[in-house]
Amino acid sequence: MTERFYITTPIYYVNDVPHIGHAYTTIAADVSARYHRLKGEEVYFLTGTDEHGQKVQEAAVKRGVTPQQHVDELHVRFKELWQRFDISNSDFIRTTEDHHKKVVRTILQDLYDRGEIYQDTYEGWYCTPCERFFTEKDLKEGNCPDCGRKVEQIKETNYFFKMSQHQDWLIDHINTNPTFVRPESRKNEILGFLKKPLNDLCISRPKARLSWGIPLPFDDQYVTYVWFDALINYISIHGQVPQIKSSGYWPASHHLIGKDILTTHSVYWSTMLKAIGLELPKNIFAHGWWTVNGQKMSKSLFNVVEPNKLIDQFGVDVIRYFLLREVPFGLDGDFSHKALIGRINSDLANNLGNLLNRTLNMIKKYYDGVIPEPGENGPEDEPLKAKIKTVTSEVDRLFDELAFNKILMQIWGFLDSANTYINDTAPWNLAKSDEGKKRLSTVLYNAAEAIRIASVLLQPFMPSSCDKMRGQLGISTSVEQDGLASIQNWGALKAGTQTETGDQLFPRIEEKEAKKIMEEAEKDAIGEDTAVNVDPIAEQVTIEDFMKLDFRTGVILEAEKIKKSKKLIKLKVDIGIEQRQVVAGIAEAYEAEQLIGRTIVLVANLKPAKLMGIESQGMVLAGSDPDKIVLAGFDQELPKGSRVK
Ligand code: ME8
Repeated sequence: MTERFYITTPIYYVNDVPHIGHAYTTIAADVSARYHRLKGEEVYFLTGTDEHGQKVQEAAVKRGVTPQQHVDELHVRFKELWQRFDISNSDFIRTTEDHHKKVVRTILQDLYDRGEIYQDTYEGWYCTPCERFFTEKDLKEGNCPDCGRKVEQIKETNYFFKMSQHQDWLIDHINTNPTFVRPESRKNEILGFLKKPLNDLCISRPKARLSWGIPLPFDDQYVTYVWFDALINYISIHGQVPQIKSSGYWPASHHLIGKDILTTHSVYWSTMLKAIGLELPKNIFAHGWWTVNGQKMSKSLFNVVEPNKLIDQFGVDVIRYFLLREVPFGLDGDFSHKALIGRINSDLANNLGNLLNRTLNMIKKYYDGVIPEPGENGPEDEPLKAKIKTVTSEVDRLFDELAFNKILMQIWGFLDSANTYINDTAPWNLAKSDEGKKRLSTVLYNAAEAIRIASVLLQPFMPSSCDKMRGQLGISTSVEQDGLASIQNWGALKAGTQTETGDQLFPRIEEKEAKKIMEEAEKDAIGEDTAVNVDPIAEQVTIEDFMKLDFRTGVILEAEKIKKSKKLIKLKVDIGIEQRQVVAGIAEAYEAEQLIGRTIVLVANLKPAKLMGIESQGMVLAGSDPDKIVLAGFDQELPKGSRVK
């Protein structure tokens, strides 16, 4: 039977704006998937979005849409980015899909029936942003050990999965399967974690607190804890448990994740699988963390490394290459334009680009662009041919280890050899004599063949550039059609093929341009292009002056666009003590329907005024810049009519 290869990425929180961190994991999985396809394996590559939980519910309420509408709109950002990045995923799972929900509920019912899940009253600490429970000793200086934010003490009846009983065999499994958790440092981290007693896992949330989740099949007053739901995505894509077992795609070959979610994967997921009666994945690989110019990726830095912007500026394949070449998979890395430009110039332009351009140019010059039939052999040929044999076997071994940067170093070692081969044989000299020409055809044939071979090995990393390289060499078949087998023997490139010297695939970024790019990135990093055109600060007022203004929270009950106006919307706002009619200039930024149910801040003691003949009894607070208007709001609920100071 054909070998099966199943690789996954985390399913990303649908609320997140995809950034290079998400792209990193997804590109790594894609490169692996593509390589295994070239080997002729049947590959399943899964990515998707994690769509339940408190954060989604809160964000939807804030936007005044239902959670379902919210996730339907937002998940597209990931799908679109993956398309731009040439990601070849087999499927894109969303945890709000029916088939997934059914599998989660079947598994829950089965575990409950078998006594693996029980009800209990929990008293302890809860971190709302992380949606996780902690014991007193888990806390770090009284705060959430994961995000460092404040935790709340709660007492709640919930359902628990008997995770604690799995501790001993799990430690044993990790020790006896050295490639189960990788890299080694992460394996040790998890073994360290397992030295402390393992608690049972709370897998429910009362509906009174959170309704956006999969209802527990045995108690409809609760929804499923978002991680218990999300992890099941890796199997639910293949159906219910019996189908998963016979799908040939379980156990997964690799779960690729970032180091932030190592515990949930190696502990929660492993114990869940054991209880479900499924094998553990063959490998969980937790890669390192990207920072930007030495800083944590944040909203303010986002404009520097927005993936779409990077693609527009440098091209898809350059980013794919850079992310996997720059940092050993498993270690932390730092993104900077300087490093990116360095790689483009040294690796892509000077090495690969140069090999391609000079080979094609010489074939054009000496053979009218037609790949010549090899002539006389020479002493330089064999080392080049021998090199590719060791490189291909090393690459194969390194793919098992997911050592992407080492794989690229191997391939670049081969490109170096091909460039050295050209330098040593000096075709420009051979072209000068009839005797030399007998050898010239061999040298240029071999150089072109080296590029063909590189186009196969590099295709998983840079799919569209490799297609273009092959197009320039006049090869009509794709790498996918030819497969890895096509590089087993030297000499598959057909002599007589017409080549094409098209665009330069990897142009150098000259110093002047590089300087400009880096200056712009620096400006972006300090937020110049997101800062408002700042008005000078208004004249000082005393606190007494300020307190004369009465700001109140209000909930929008009704909203209606004023017909003859582009900007105005008529609102009915409930400020607790009374209801107000307010005319607000926000129609260009918000649809009327989107506003209903939103909490806003109203200047409640402003003298009524008429706008387009309609009385406005107050003013809604909003921030603006030349391009947008954003309503002021709160990050937590407040009763209507609360005073805002
Ligand atoms: O954790 N550097 O989703 P998430 C490197 N929904 N990788 C990064 C990164 C960075 N700075 N930032 C994010 C979740 N990542 C859950 C997963 S799985 C059943 C549920 C990548 O949107 C990395 O792969 O927070 C990390 O593990 C993942 O995005 C977290 O994505």
